[in-house]
Amino acid sequence: MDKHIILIGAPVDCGKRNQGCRMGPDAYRVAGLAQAATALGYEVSDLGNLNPEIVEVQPHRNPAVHSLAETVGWTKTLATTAQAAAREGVPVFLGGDHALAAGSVSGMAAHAKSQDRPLFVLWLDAHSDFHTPDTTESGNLHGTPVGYFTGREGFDGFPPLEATVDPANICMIGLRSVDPPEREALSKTDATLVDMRTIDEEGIVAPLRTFLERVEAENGLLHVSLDVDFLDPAVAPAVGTTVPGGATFREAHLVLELVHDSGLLSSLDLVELNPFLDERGRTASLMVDLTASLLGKRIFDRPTRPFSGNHA
Ligand code: EXY
Ligand code: MN
Ligand code: MN
Ligand code: MN
Repeated sequence: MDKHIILIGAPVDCGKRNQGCRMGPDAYRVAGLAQAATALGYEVSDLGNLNPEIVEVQPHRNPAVHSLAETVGWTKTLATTAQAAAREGVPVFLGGDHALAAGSVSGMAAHAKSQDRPLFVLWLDAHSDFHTPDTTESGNLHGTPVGYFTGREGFDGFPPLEATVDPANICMIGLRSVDPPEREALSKTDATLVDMRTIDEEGIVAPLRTFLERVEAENGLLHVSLDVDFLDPAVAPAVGTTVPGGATFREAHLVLELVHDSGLLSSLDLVELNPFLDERGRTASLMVDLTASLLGKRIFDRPTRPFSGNHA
């Protein structure tokens, strides 16, 4: 894994109506994200907080859809930034709400295509975010990024995709709030869907290891998209879309430790933190600790079980 971390502030707050995620990037900086990565031996660059491109778009045919122009502007800015940053190191997108992933992941997919490698996505979230602007009832576009970067129809006004992510290359872990139109559409794909019931019955390691071994076998790049609401609200309360029954503190750390052990991480989103709902930076600090696990922080140096392959 590249030892150069590039922090990219993406104060995206247009993906839903409740505001506050725009304060996320600076909350991660105050919580010491750069210092945590430096302490683990990484070179850390910080591009500061970006702004969305100013674009004009036609209102969407679904009247519930809001903030379309701002979301499209962010998608353009973040896709361009992802491709430039990925050539230098590991882009870490500091959200901002999950609408940012329309740009971050589509940009990483274009980068992967330029390297002639497939992009894989590990989606850690209570939600599948697989709506399109036609199927969403809330009109909140943070529920649609996966629909966009997999190339679903209905994203009028969004940038045309240079490369799409094959749903078969997506592993979603933590699912417990999936709307009927999303479930219907997901059932037609080969995405790996690990809901909380699966985790309760089989544990979180087996499906994740199977997925990571596929990424390695196919020489893939791996983008991790970590939504605060992947975790149980009792562990991570500072998010606007809490769903009870989420991942425990240790399940979350274990997932990220296993990704580190695989050596496959190419890029990361940290999304949906709303500092307005946080209590003395508790959730921001948790997300920084989880990122440190993803970057290799351990009590003892040895992983419990070396990953099958070795990655620089
Ligand atoms: N599926 C619901 C909707 O579309 O409004 C909830 C989406 C929540 C999305 C958050 C980012 O994960
Ligand atoms: Mn570099
Ligand atoms: Mn999400
Ligand atoms: Mn979510």
